[in-house]
Amino acid sequence: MKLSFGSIVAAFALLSSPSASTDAFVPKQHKAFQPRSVVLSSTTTVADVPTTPIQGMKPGTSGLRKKVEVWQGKEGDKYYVENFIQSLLDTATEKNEGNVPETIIVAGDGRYYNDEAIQIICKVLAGNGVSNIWIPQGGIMSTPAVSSAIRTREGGIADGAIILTASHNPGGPGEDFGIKYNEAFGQPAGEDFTDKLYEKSLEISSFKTIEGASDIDLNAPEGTTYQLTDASTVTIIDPFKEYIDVLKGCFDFEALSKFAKRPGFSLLFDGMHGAGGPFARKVFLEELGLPESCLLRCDPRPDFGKCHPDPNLAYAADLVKKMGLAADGSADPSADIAALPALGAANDGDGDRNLIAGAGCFVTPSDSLALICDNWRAIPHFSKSGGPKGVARSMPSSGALDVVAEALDIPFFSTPTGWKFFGNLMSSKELFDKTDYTPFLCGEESFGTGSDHIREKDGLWAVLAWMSILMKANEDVAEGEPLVQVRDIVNEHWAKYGRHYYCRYDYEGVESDAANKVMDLIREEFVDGDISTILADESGIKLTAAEEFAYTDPVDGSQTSKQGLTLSFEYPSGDPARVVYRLSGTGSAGATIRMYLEKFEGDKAKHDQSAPTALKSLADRALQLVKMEELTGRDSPTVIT
Ligand code: VG1
Ligand code: CO
Repeated sequence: MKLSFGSIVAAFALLSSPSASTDAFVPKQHKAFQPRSVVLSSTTTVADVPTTPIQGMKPGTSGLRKKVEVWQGKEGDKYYVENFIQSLLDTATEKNEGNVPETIIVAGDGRYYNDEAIQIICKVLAGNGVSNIWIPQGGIMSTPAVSSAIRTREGGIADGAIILTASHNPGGPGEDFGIKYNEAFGQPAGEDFTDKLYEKSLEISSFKTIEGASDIDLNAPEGTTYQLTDASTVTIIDPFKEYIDVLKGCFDFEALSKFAKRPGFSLLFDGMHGAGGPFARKVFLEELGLPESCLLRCDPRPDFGKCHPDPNLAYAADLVKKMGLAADGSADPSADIAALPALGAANDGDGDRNLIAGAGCFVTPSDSLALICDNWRAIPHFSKSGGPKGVARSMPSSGALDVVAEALDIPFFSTPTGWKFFGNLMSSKELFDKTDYTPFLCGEESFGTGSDHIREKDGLWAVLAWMSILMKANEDVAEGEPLVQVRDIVNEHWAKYGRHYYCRYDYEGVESDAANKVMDLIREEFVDGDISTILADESGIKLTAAEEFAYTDPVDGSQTSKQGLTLSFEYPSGDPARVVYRLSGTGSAGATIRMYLEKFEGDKAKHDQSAPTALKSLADRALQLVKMEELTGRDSPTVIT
């Protein structure tokens, strides 16, 4: 039996429409059917189609993100996807000494245009002679699952993966679609690659594709093959296997499934209708035996149920409330803490971000990273090697990790924003034969956490890390006694290391010119200017230093400049604080200014404020110094996380 593309879309729409009856996304609709080989090559021909360069195909922090209509060619550039994929393949081929990559995975986060883009991309890959194309059944895979499959499927033979996602950006008509490329070790392509791709996109004159092929049934049974040309075959693969195996290598699933049944433990996981949902279902329900009721929004939908699939305090509001938290992350005094889930978590659209909360306790991503580091003994991936051998955070993330790394004497790195900058550190031995930093732990303030088990941040990994930490904290607690809670672990951590109050102000959709003016002002007046003449205002907060972050990769020596502007401050008490400014590289229109605020508080008696309250006077001082309102017309941020 072979479905036409129309019926596939219809089947997918049925599964993922809001009216579909349950939360249960079951990609294996064709379970009863056997895999088979479909030969399409007798009717197909390879065509070289003339095209012209399209402006603006420069990938940002993580892939190229544009409005879906741009990708669909509705904005005038008919071959948008084809041009991008041809430029990408030409770059990969050049990097591979002129040989076209042999095996490529094509998978997406299920957002609107996912399935259509997969069909187009397969044809371009086949036209170029990519011999082995792997597509997950249903077309959907979380980004960490793709990274796992590149690294380990069939012994790690994949040359790379084309991942269709705009990650935490909303999806659906009028919203975002995106494509990124991950290379052979599972890591996001670095800037050398994306710069080349961009150059090629400005020189392209034709792309290769195949004509005369009917569409592939993305929901065909695993193992089904489609021979597109004599040289090129698509295989439908199991989305789950490699990823689940990789997670099993990091954690003790047997012990976790026992802990999952312990009275007092419960989990609430919000998939935000992204690609992580089906994977959460596999892990939490099938592997750990947790009940269906622990899952929220775990059926992928093309528009993420109209939500903004970014797991933070603002966009995961429902979960945040269910965890007994107010919108600013502080404990809601009216919540009955004893009745709340012990662990709450959310993932983003492509399943690589995570939000972690305990009952009445929001754990900031920067704190989460530091706590995972300090509690490495709870996580087999680290404990079997005697702890992490290297740790890193993105520069704007808080210094909470730094103090733990120092106390534990672990090599520490501060990198530019974006997961691609962690890749070399994790592969320093296997790719460069240099000092081995694995097991490696790293994270970003933007709700990204992970390790060297793959080369992407990993939403479910973070949840399992926290479940493992809770399990270890309770190993000596007698049955029937109340469990040690996330908030106990966090409070103890702050008492030991001090608290790094942290929050981020985002100004979204600012005009590019205005955003650049803010950055220029900081550069000219503070970084290059004389700050000794700038006096403290009535808050007493004094500007003490200003710098622009540039990075030299410690492994391959590559350099990256203009990665954020930092203003350092001192409170009248002598406590240090800092504010970092960056322009986002993941938006699809206008500019987003991010302002990251951080203040260290060593005094245990002062650890119980909400972060936005503790940072309010610093924020006011910082906004006034950079003339935010005057230059952008904004008197408040779009979102505070
Ligand atoms: C944002 C985050 C960054 C993250 C990137 C990709 O980038 O700040 O930390 O790596 O998104 O995450 P930017 O340039 O907008 O600040 V995802 O989950 O969107 O792939
Ligand atoms: Co993401």
